Amino acid sequence: MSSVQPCGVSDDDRRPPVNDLLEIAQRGLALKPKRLPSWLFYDERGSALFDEICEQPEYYLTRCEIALMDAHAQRIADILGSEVRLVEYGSGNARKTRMLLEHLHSPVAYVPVEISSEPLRQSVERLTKEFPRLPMQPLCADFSKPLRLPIPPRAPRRTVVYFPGSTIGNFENREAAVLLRKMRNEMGDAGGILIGVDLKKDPAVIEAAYNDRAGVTAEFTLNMLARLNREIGSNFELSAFAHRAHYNPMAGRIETHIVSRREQQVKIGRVNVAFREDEAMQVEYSCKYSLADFAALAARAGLAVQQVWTDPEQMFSLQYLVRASALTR
Ligand code: AVJ
Repeated sequence: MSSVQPCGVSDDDRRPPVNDLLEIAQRGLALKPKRLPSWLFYDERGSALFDEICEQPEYYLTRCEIALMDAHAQRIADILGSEVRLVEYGSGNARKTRMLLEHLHSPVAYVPVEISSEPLRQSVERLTKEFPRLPMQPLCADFSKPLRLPIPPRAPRRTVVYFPGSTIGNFENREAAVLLRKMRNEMGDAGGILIGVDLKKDPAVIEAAYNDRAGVTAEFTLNMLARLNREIGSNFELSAFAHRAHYNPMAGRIETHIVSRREQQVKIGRVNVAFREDEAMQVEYSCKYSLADFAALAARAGLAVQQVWTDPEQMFSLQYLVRASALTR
């Protein structure tokens, strides 16, 4: 069985097959306003560009989160306890995971769940070298869909879902609550969720993080079109579109759009899609929370915040959530 091989990536059979990409793109472009899902960013090129975003001076999120891990990973590992099964949603390059794995007390398994198969394979290959005794059970799947987690090699004391990077911010409030609820089910009674949450702050600081001067974020955004061209043979002309990211203070989120620079037509499979000049298609939300906002969101999902780690300027937070009933017990 592939799920118990230390290095075999098991493919969730409910993951959308590549052919569905055409349908997903056609469906999103038929909406008014047009909208494409943000997970489409993360093909191999997109994942590499995201890693580059994390190194931009304006993108404070990664630096803050790594600093928090650096300062607190030991304490976090103590709180998680021994014989944890660590399930990571959207594992990407796993830089922060490494900092956690180093401190965990006899972990049972590491289960990275990642939609992008090549980055998943590479990160597991690297982690296997660094943690040769830790069973790795990678799962190539969309973590927002129901998951079939591989059977662990021995019984864990606790399943902890690790969800770093403030990826939760990509979900609107209602979907975020649904996703947290799903994690709550997967982790069981004794489980927990270790989650990175970006905090509300000066809008100028937030906006700069999504409009880096080197233009890496713009390239990352437009790579979504390049990816569709590569994989479904659409004919987006990249120079005829622009990246736009604005902070919406009422909604507390960055709203990223791809804007058509002129009136144009694009072929998506057999359909012609018309764009007006300046027409904006929505590709990503990155929601920002106050600590109180996030506690309320967690409560909606039947979760309670057990612990928060944050920097002195409250730029970013790491939070440990447990079932709401578990705290009062
Ligand atoms: C990986 C979803 C947390 O929203 O900050 C970075 C993705 N998009 N720059 C974010 C992203 C543009 C990132 N997350």
